[in-house]
This record gives sequence, structure tokens and C-alpha cells, in this order.
Amino acid sequence: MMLDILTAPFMKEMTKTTSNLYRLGWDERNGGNISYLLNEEELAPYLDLNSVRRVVPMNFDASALAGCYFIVTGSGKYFKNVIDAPALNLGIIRIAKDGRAYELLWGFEDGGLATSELPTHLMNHTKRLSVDPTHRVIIHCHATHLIAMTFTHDLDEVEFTRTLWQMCTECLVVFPEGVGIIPWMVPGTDSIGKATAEKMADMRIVLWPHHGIFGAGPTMDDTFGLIETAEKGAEVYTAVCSQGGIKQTITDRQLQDLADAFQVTPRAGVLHV
Ligand code: 2HA
Ligand code: ZN
Repeated sequence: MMLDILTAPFMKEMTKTTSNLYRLGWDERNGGNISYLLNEEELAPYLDLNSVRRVVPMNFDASALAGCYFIVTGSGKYFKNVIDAPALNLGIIRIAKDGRAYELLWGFEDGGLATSELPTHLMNHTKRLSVDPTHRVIIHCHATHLIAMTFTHDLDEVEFTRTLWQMCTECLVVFPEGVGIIPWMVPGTDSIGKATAEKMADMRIVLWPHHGIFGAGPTMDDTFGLIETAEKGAEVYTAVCSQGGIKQTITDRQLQDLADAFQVTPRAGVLHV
């Protein structure tokens, strides 16, 4: 007999994370999307993996992920509503053998589809898995202060990274590789997926100016924590600017000492020591 899938650990992580993102104000309306790579052993107690509900074609090649399972948020669905109706707002999909479709195994019960940002999610997963075999989670959200900062701060990655590192001592330790920034682009497209995934080769955070952020990591906690930490840096920056600007900050020398103490390697070219 199958266990109740609503009690599965990965399901709880999805409902908790979508609720938290909503509560934090980073996923208004249908904003944001999450995809979480699952393995067969995690799913098998809850789901008949031979029973495909629907096959949905995709217009890009995801063959690098053929046979991979993901739990994903739905296109047009509200994070606010996930906790009360997971089977409407979430879906479990498997990438088809030829990489040109996904098979829906569970969820999207009103005929819904996987997130509109699926190309970016799948391209990011492919890229992150090629550099980190433990990788599993991609989260996109509309983190308020980070979006605001893309209006007021230089969009140069090195400058943006240094500012975030300066705003909270934790930032450098949590994302020593810094943040990637792509140009403004139309969301939901293959092109924005490709541009984001290119950055994901070296970085787990990519900013979409005037839109939001993508984060990647091996666990839901880790990925959520990464986004939270970057957003905290941006929130502090906002307060600092509104208090009249920076009078003193963490120096590059101090940031290097911090990196040495925590044994992380800061992105090259940011610190001048
Ligand atoms: O799914 O956030 O970028 C809604 C979005 C698109
Ligand atoms: Zn978005």
C-alpha cells in the first residue's frame, strides 16, 4: 500500500518553503517558483512511478535530465495557496527520455502546468549538477530589497557583490563566490534560462534586475538560507542608504581575514588586499 504523499518529507518542505516565501512578501500573487530534484527511492513509497497522468511537450532540450524527477510549483499558482491545496498547486514530473517533454505523475489536478520558468529551472539544474553532484534545489523569488537594489546600485557583479558582503558579516561566508547578474530580459524564455544557467556555472545566486533572484543549493534549507542572507544584505543596504549612506564599513582587509578564518575563497577581483 502507498503511503500518503502529503506526509512525505519533500512535500512538507515544499509547503513550508512556499508559505515562508509568501509570508516574507517575496512571492506576491503568482510570483516565484521552486523545483526540487527527487530520487526514485524517495518517491516510490508514495507514488506509482509507472502511472503517467499527462505528457507535456517542452520546446527546449532537457535530455541531460532525462528520467529525473522533480517536484515543482505550478504556472500561475499562488504560493499563498500551496499549503491548503498542494495537489492543485504542485506537481511531480519526470523528464521524458528524449528530453522534449515532461511526464506528470502527480498534482496539477485542475489541468495546470509546471512553472512558466521551467526552462530556466531545468537549465540551472543541469548546470549546477555538472559542478556539484549534491545539487538539488532551485528557488526563484521576488526578494524585495534585492529588486530595489537593482534600481539604485551599480549592476556590475563585482561591485554588487562587495556591497552585499559589506552589509552583513555573514554574507561573504555564505556566498563567497558572489552574485551573478544578467541583463534585463523577458522572463519565461529559453534565452533568459541560458543566460542564468551560464552564471550558475560559478555562482549559486543570480539576480534578474528589476525582477528577482534565483538561488541554487543541495537542500531546501541551504537554498532558502542563501536567498535569505543575500536579501538581508540588501535590506541592510536599503536602511543604510535611507539613514544617509555609508560612514564606515567592513574593509577589504577585514573581509579577507573573515574568509581566511572561515576557510572560504572570495570571488577573485572583489577584494583589493
Ligand atoms: O511565476 O515569478 O518569473 C511567476 C514568476 C515569473
Ligand atoms: Zn519572477
